[in-house]
Amino acid sequence: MNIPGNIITLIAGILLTLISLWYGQNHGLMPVEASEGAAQVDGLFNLMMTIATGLFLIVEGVLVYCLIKFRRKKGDKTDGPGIEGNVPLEIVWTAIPTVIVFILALYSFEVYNNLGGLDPETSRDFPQEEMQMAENQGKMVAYNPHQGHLSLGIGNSKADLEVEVNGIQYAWIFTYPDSGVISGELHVPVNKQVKLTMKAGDVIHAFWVPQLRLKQDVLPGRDSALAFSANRIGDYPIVCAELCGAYHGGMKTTLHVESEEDYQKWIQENTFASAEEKADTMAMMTQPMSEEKRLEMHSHHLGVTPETLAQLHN
Ligand SMILES: [Cu+2]
Repeated sequence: MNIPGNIITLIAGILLTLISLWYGQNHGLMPVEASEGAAQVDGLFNLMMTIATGLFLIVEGVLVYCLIKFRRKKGDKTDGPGIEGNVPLEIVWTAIPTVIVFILALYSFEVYNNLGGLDPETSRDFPQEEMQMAENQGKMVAYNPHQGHLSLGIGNSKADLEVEVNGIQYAWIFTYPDSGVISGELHVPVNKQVKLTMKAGDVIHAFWVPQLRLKQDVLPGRDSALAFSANRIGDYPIVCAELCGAYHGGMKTTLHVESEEDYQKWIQENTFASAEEKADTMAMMTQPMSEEKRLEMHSHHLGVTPETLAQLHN
């Protein structure tokens, strides 16, 4: 039986397309999606995966086919034909990637815009006073006055909850301005617009939550922002994604996405705790205190019993 070559090519093309489309949706490489933004980012990633699978199969398929089909026959010592080039073929293999890159650029811009990347809240001018201050101190400032708006991170002008994030070697500290709660873990209510205003206390860090598909550099002397709405209750890792020193690997904590009730409960419990802590600190600062009393107060926060402390002290 002799099947014409173009039919075989057609069948191979259909098969390749089907495999690429299937694998683009079923690669299983991503962790769970915990926000609406995550689903959009995955849409873009899946398209890239589909294209990449197709290209991989074409390139490897042609390679393996040629290895077998055009292998050296026994006793054949002649040279291959001297091929100089093929203009139509070269135009085609330049045009196809160009079109793919344009499609991906437009699509990713669309996703970025949907996430709030072009929100005027974050795309604001560099503050003039800070610029002047830095200049007076003789510091170099990475700023191009002709650039106009500098955007850092993605913003959201209609946030339900704002949290200040401070990245320091080697921890994340979260401050809730409304309640005064300070915590080493991030708690947010589900399905609410959250805006993080982020600063670094020392070196460059990067705030990364894979399940939200969000990552943003956190810089000393320059605020950056992240906005998201988590739509899946659960605990997700927050990781520092910028090598920031010897213990960079230990710079991680947890994002707790909770129901509104659980979130309020946590805020209440911690408002009380932080008020108590503040009172302790105030007391320590204002009145002289014996060494024992001071240690006892610290032991309370560290979870050490007075008995253990007494033993240590003797
Ligand atoms: Cu870090």
